[in-house]
Amino acid sequence: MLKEEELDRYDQDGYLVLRNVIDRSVLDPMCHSIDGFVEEQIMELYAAGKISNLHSDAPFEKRWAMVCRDNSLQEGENRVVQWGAGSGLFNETIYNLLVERRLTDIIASILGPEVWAHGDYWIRPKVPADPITTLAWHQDSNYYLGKGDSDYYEGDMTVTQGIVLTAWVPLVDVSEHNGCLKLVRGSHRHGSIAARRNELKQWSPVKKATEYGTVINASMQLGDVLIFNNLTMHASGNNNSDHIRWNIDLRYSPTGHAVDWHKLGNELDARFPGFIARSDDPAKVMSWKQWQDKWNISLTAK
Ligand SMILES: O=C(O)CCC(=O)C(=O)O
Repeated sequence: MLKEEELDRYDQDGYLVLRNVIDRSVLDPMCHSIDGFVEEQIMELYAAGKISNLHSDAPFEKRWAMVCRDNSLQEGENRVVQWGAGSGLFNETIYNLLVERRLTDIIASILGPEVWAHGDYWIRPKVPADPITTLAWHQDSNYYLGKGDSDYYEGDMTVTQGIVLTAWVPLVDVSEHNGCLKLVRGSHRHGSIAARRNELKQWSPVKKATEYGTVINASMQLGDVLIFNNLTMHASGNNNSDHIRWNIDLRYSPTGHAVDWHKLGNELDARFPGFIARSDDPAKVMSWKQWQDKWNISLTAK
């Protein structure tokens, strides 16, 4: 659980970088499964004639970037920038991270003892020098409040920070150089702020991010976790290194809390099935097998 001074810092800043939370015994099998998934994607691109070099000898940190470079002329802006369960990147190693006890205890310190893990988690290979893997400044609220009919949102001071909490987990060491997450310290205290969609249809504040606080770069190492809430303004810049900035981001809410992600409303749980990942009553926590069954039903319905 979080200590009092960590909770105070979280209330003040709207985020926390916590060191050495996730053990390698959880992260390594997950990275291995992502590596296997990348292999499948590469074989599909190869079979479709979109690439001619498999880059089989390249390491996890570089291989997908080399393939993206070869494939960019074919796929252009349609290249994949993130994978989730709906893309087929779904397995027990991801479940093991979502229910990891130190992580869910941290989430419970903020959200309360019963925690819901949403099914919309994302694995993001931010490849070097590729603007389509960057994200403008935004508050996640913009994507969780059912906004979507217009390109302008006037803001709402009554929106709380308790809708969705993100656990952003690096799968390599991250810094400003390879495109770690940037956050505006204390921005959550401004409520849900006026925003408009940019040319890429991404929500972004009307005013400059620096009007809401100081920008920080969340440099982190493997095993660390970044926690922030749906009102904390954040952005994802360019990767200026020679390797991929891998991460996975997980989303949690208090159980039974309605969220309206991309206007899916009640359909969210049918399309992206979530589950109780922590409870003081262990019988309420869904097993891997039960979550897998829920996803299989969802995928068959699609
Ligand atoms: O990881 C990134 O590059 C962007 C992540 C993000 O914006 C988010 O998790 O809301």
